[in-house]
Amino acid sequence: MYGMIATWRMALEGVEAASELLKADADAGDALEKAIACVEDCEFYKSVGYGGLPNEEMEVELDAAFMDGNTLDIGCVGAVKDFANPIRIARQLSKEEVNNFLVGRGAEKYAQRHGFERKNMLTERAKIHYQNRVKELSQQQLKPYTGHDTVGMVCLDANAHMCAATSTSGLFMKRSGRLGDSPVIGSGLYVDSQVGGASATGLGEDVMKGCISYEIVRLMKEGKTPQEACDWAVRSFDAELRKRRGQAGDMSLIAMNNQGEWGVATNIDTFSFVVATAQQPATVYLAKRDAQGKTTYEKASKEWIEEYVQTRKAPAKLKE
Ligand code: SD4
Repeated sequence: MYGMIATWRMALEGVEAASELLKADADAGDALEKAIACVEDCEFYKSVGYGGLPNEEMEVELDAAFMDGNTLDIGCVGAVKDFANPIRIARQLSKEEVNNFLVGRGAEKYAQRHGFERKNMLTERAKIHYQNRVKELSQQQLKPYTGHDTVGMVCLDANAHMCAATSTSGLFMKRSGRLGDSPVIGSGLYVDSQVGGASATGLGEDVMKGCISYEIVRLMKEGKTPQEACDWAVRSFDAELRKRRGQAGDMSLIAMNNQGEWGVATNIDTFSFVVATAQQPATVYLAKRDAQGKTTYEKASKEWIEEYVQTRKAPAKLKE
């Protein structure tokens, strides 16, 4: 028995590669690192790793985290510049006894000392997106925070070892130094091999208010299935935010328990995610919220999957 669940269609290639490893009895941590690095390396995914969208000063600042569900070891990096694979730095940090969460220059010094690959992560494509956004903002009052998709994954290997990880460039046009939920344990991700794991994507500022990944794992520990736990946590927290603040940011959660059962919940119109298990090759699903606030999902069509790739790969053009 093994399994993996991941946020967004962009995780597909990474999950496919990781499933091959899991099939050959690889460790959950190794499979996960491979899957996330695969997304980080793809320049067409503009919210993770290479090609990630920059902050308001046109710098790409990356966040990532890794958690081991056996030992509960954690490793996290925030606002890291010029390193190819933040997930590898986060995983390395999870092996340290203390100093597990490093940000900015401290994280970069650590990465340098451990010989991680340096890379200029700002692509020409991302610069064009940035310049277009600056132009749009000067012409109309748009919110800059769109186009933000974090890759988050939960993995179960054949030895019942579970791990979870995230990687993101955070919100487009964020302030320099801003951190969201993704590198924050309990909010962006949580995993316990005795129960299961969860990971979030969405507006970090709101996701953090509910420590929602931990909440889902806690609900699974109380006996809820991953689907019940996701539905319950997202629906009630979304309602709570609306009641207290008048609005709730985007929030989509995935979860898997230590039996390889999985669940998903979202408060947006279309949230894509990827699942692979021993019984099922990597499959893309589309989730949405129905009128009652319940999440429903179905397999994505071949056309939808292809269109997603084509849109991402279409040449970026500077707007007039
Ligand atoms: C953040 N949660 O930095 C991330 C962004 C994200 O889908 O996941 N967007 O707040």
